[in-house]
Amino acid sequence: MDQDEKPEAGGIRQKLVETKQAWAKAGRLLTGQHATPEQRLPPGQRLVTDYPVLDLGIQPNLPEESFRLTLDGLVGNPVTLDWTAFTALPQETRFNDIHCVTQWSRYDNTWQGVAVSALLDLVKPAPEAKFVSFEGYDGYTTNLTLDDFARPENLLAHSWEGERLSRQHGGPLRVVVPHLYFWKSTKWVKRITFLAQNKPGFWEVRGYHDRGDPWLEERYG
Ligand SMILES: Nc1nc2c(c(=O)[nH]1)N[C@H]1C(S)=C(S)[C@@H](COP(=O)(O)O)O[C@H]1N2
Ligand SMILES: [Mo]
Repeated sequence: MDQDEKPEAGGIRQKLVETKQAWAKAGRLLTGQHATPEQRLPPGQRLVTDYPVLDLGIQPNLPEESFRLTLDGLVGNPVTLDWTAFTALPQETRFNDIHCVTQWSRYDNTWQGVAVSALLDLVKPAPEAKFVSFEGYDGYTTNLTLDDFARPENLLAHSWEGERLSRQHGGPLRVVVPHLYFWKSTKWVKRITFLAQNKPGFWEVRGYHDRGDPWLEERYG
């Protein structure tokens, strides 16, 4: 690990954050091309076969016994689920490609967990709820529209390739929203809040695009 990559006193790898923020400002990595999902590899991306780890440098240690997921805000039935309650929900499998804004894409990922649609059925978002805010146990935040979150392919995943998700990839539980760049998929997810207004997250306030569609190359906002 490079000296600059080590967590600062505050925990976050500040140099790394500043570099990515400067790239956003400069429009770095943009090709100006658009593509369609039929092409499989979005514009400006390169295929990898490993599985890179990206985060702010804090990887919380969350034994399943102490894990809690809260869904709150504009919902009819706010809940805090412990591991037993979460894994008692219907378990599903999803298969997809992931695209990171730092230009790597990884094909053919198999995830297991709970479909977002099942969570929405449980908490019942109010008609005014149009946006969703996510918080991770590392303090990371991001945002989605409710429409982007509600898509049938989306999952809260505890397993990848048949194994429990490793701590570095967001275990015990992460969000998987494969149609957008992967910064929209919160690792170590702690809280999901339904809102009437948009609430930009960690990268969105540092120059990343509000939506992040890889096919439109929505890297920076
Ligand atoms: N809680 C949390 N979730 C996060 C991040 C983070 O720093 N903290 N980084 C995001 C970014 S920028 C990416 S590219 C993906 C990386 O997931 P991976 O490490 O499993 O590849 O997680 C996203 N989710
Ligand atoms: Mo990322």
